[in-house]
This record gives sequence, structure tokens and C-alpha cells, in this order.
Amino acid sequence: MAEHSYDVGDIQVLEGLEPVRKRPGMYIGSTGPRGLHHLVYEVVDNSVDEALAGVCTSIDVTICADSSVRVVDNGRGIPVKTMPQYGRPALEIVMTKLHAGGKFGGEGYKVSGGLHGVGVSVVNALSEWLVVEVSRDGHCFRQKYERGVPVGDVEDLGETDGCRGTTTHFRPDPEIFDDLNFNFTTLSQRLREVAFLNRSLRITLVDEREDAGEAEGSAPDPDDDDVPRVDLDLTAERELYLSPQAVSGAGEAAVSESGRRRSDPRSVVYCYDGGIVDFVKHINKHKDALHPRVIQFEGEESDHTVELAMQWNAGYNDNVFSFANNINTHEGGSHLSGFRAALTRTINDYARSKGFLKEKEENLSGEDVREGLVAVLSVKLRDPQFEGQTKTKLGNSEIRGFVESVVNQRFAEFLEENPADAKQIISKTVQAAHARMAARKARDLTRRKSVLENTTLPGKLADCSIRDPASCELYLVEGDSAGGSAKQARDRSFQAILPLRGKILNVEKARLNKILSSEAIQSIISACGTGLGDEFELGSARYHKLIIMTDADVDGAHIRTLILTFLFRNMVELIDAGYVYIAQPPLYRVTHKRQDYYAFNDAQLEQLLDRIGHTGISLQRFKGLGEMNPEQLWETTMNPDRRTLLQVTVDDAAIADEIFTTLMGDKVEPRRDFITDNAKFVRTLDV
Ligand code: 0RA
Repeated sequence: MAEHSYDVGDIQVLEGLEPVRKRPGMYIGSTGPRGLHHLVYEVVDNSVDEALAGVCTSIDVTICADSSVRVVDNGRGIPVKTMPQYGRPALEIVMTKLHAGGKFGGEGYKVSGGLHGVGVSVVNALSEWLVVEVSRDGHCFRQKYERGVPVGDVEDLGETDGCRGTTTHFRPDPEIFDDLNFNFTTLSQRLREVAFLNRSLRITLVDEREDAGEAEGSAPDPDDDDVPRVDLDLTAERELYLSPQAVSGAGEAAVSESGRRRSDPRSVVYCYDGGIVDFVKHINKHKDALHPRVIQFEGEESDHTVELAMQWNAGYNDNVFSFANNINTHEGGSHLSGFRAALTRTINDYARSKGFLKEKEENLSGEDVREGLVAVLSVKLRDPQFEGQTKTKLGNSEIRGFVESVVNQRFAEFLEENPADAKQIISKTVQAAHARMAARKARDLTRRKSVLENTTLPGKLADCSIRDPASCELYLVEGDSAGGSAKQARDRSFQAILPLRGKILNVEKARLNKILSSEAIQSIISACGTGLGDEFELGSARYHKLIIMTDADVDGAHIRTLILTFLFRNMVELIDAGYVYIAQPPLYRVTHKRQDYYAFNDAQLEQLLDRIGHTGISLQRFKGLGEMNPEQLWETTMNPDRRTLLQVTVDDAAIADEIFTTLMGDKVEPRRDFITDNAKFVRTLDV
């Protein structure tokens, strides 16, 4: 290690990273899996900034065997010349000084990723070691750091053959992070999104870990809570619907249970010459498009750009994804409002002028025109302001008018120039309006009816006695007999039981008015107390835990999926608020020397039998919840001190939509493929 002295300015620089190690959460959100993955996004975003500047065409990400990550780009390379004001090379300053906002190094950038843009120095501070190599000005340079502190100066490694770029290789610090298990799927999904948003940028991800699948199994989900969660990502989803017990994080045993997913590729390459048009095609892949081509516009003005790709399908959902500087603006913002306003206005103007809407008919609503719409809206701007609870709402007000005028003008042109497509789109929205009016009538009816009956609670509900929603739980239970067991098993002070008879309606194939006529759905809505759609009120929720409890068999998985589909499509706020959970009933009971042991899946059972021995035991396999006596059900599945609940989260609405469309939509082929592809993961099911 080279000794070298620092002047006063340098000491400041070094101290600069201390707060990052003291309070990592302030910079990367958490030190759990989410924060860990954030490190990679931060480094990649710096490379993407080079791509945005038009000087980088490929980014290669490698998860190495020692849980370090290497990111290689062919951008300009981080500058290395000595900065007069610091007397140190720019590279060292970039890597060791916190710089809030704005890009270092002058005018190189038009725009830059705002949310993750805490700077690569934060990654450096939180890495056990980091090595950066820069090829620039015909030479290759390198500097190493430990926990953010340079271990020696920038070295000149000699001439290069003219290639350029930056390689950042770092190992997250185990003193900071709970565990270093990068999740291949999580990283690949984000990288795919980045590739969609940056046309023709080639991004690769390679996993060099010995047992890539195994490592993945122990960190399926980049979240930090103690509560195990089930993200609706494609992989977790297999487990969610087909074998929830395989989702690790669900208590110790589940971690050891989750085996390697052999079908997970160890490397992927993403490169989309169609950019966000390919993104829309991808989302609509398994849906019936209403018009053959994806509608696409771009617009540019002084220092911001907008790109839009959209296509309607025959379904009933609205899938509009908005981005600002490649950041997914989950909470929307000014760009999204500009887009929505323009869409509604342009369609209404066109529908009126062509006689699709009669004079006396009311205007199509925003919801009407977005029925069946898949759109990706991507804006890039110099100084993005992110607001909102998760800092994913774009605040820049100037963007609204800009997006609105581009979409107004270009979409009106499109409709005029493509009358056949226009007709398809307009008829769809007019039908949606008619259905909306019918639904309103149906809703008014149910409301009046419940008023007459003088109670809004469903008759089958066995409510709890406590009234404070924060301590109350509602179990949605499959079938009357399981409902009966649950009623006996529960702690009636805070646990309410709602038995649901038979299959509930598949909302994926129905409009709201039909959905509302289903008895099971009505009872869920009224028990929740929140209302629905426009009238949804999270504050009126009667329970802060909604626990889906179904049998560990195919029917149970199906019912669980139906309930989740309904909640995702109609009451997603409950999921967002973290109120939705899945109960985990055991599959086996083993009695040994008068002691009862429970296993939630086959792997656990094997483990257990290895531990207590295979002789002199009695083994019971539960076919359904109804087979457990109330004490057993309480002890294993309902007792808050012992049970394991999986929390349902939707991190990526695009992926969740894809899953629900695949599983619950009209097309049989993709569903069959999905099920055949995933059948090998099914371990805890009675097929
Ligand atoms: C500062 C200034 C310039 C580029 C970069 C930093 C830069 C940072 C990273 C991080 C990963 N890859 C990167 N590539 C570049 C502008 C340099 C110029 O104008 O030549």
C-alpha cells in the first residue's frame, strides 16, 4: 500500500464519504437487498449517462463468484487529469467526493439519471474494495480503494489501442450489507428496462457465481423488511402461484428449501433497436392488439425530449408506464398528466368531429380512453425534480405543457392519417364509456340495497371485536368448511374470517359492472370497507392485514390467483400499502415421541426426518385447511407468534401486468407455455 500525504483539501475530500458509511440508508435507501442492488444501478446509471450523451454503446455487467460486480462501458472514460482546485486527479475526486446533483466534469451531459444519481463515490464508500480502470487519451489508468479510501495513487498502466471506457469492479462491504446475494432476475429486469429505454444500447448480464441459482434462492426479493415478501416478478410469481412455500425469506426453512432454478439463464443480452416501441410490443405480446402498428412520436424542445409509444388492445386495463431520465416514475407526475390530458382531448375532438359521439352524449372520460391502452412515455430533461413518497413523481411543471402539445398535435395527425386504426380505437373507447355508465348504475343499485339492509357487512363475515384497523386482520378463506375451522381457530379479538364459496370471478375477462355483480367480490369489497375504483379510500380500510388463506393444492392456487388478480386490478392501493398477505399452511405433520412437527414442503419434510429419524414417527399429509383441527390451524398458520406470512408487493407494474395477462387473460397458448415452463418448480402442489 503506497503511503502518501494529503493536504487539507484532501482530508476534507476523504471525510466527505464518512457520512455515507455512517448513514448508508440516507444515500441508498437501505442496507438490505434493495440497497445492495441499488449499488449496481448507480454504477450502471453512470454508464447510461454516457449512452444518453451519445458516447457509449455497450454496458457489460458481471456478477462475479466472490459477490463482487464488474460494470464495463465503452464511454469516454472518467477524466483523469489533475484538478487544479484539489491537486488530485479528477478520477480520484469522482470516486472519493460526494457530489450532490449535477454532473461532474462540466458540460459533458445534457441529462442524467436523477434518482439514482447519488454518485459512484457512494458505491465506493460502501464497498469493501473497488477498482476502477479508465481507458482514455490512449492510456489505461487504474486506482484502487478500500471502503472509499484510495489505496495508492492513480496508476498509468500504459498505452491502449485506442479503445475507451470505464470498468468499475466493486465488492459491497459485508460490514454494511446484511448479505451479498445479488438476484440475477432482479438485475436482469432492471437492465432490460434500461435497454428498452435506450434504443440500441447493448446491455449484457453474466452470472459467474458457482451456484447462481442457489444464491438467488436465498435472496429472491430486494426488500428490507422483516416480513417476507412476494414480489410479482416473473420468477417469484412462479412460486407465488404454483408453490408459495418455495419463496425464500419465508422463515428459515423456506430458504433451505428453495432449490436452484435451473432454467434461469446465467447470461442475458438486451438490445432493442425499436426502443420503447419494442417495450410496448413486449407488453402486448400476449394480448389482442386493436391496430397493427405501435403508434409512436418523439418531440424535442430546448433542453428536454419526449418519446411515446402506444397501442391499444382488446383488454380492459390501462397500462401506462412513465419514465423520466430512465427512472420509472411510479407515482406519475407532470409528464404523465400532460400525456393524459392530451389523449383524452384528442380522442374526444376526433370522436365528435367524425360523429362517433353524438351531440347530446357526454365526453369520453380519461378512464374510457385508456381502457386497453399500453403506453410507454419517456421524457428526458436536464434537471429532473423527483417528488412524492418514493421520489418517483416528476415535479417539473414545464414538462406538462410540452408533452401535452406534442401529443395533441402528433396524435391528431395520426388519427387523421390512419382512419382504420382510429375507428378501432374510438369504438373501443365509446364501448368503455357505455360500460362505465352501466357500472355506475350497478354500483348505485348495490349501494342503495346495502343502505336498505342497514348493514354494509357481508353475512358470512365473522368479524373481530377490536375496532382499531391497524391491529385487525381479515382472513379470506377458501370454502365454507375451511372457513368454519378458521372461525374456531382464530383469536376473535383481532382476527376476522370471510369464507369465500367456490371460484371467484376472473376479473381479467370482465368489465367492472360484471365484476360488481359477483357475490364473492361484493363481500370482499364491503368487508374491506375501502370502496373501489375512483371511490377507493385507503383510510376507510377496516383491516390493515388482508390474509389470503387457501389450500396448498391447484384449486387453492387458482383461487389465490383470482383474488390477487381482483385486488391488483381494482384495489392495488391495498397492495401498495402493504396490507395484502398470503398465509402459509403446512403440508405435513410429523408426530414423534408425542411431539408435533410441521413441514411446509417436501424439502423441509426430508430435513425434518433426517433430523428426528425415520423410525417410529407418524406422518400426516394435509389435503386442505379443513383437515387441520382448529388448534393445529392456529398454531401453524394463524398465530402471529409462529406463523409465516408472505407480503404481496408489486414493484414492477409492467411485470405484474404481464403475469396476470398470461395467467388470467384470454389467450390459452401463453398460459399453457407458462405452466409447462414452470411445472418443474411445483413441489408443494397436488397436481
Ligand atoms: C465525469 C465526466 C465525464 C464522464 C464521466 C465522469 C464518466 C463517469 C462514469 C462512470 C461510469 N462510466 C463513466 N463514464 C464516464 C465526461 C468526460 C468527457 O467529457 O470526456
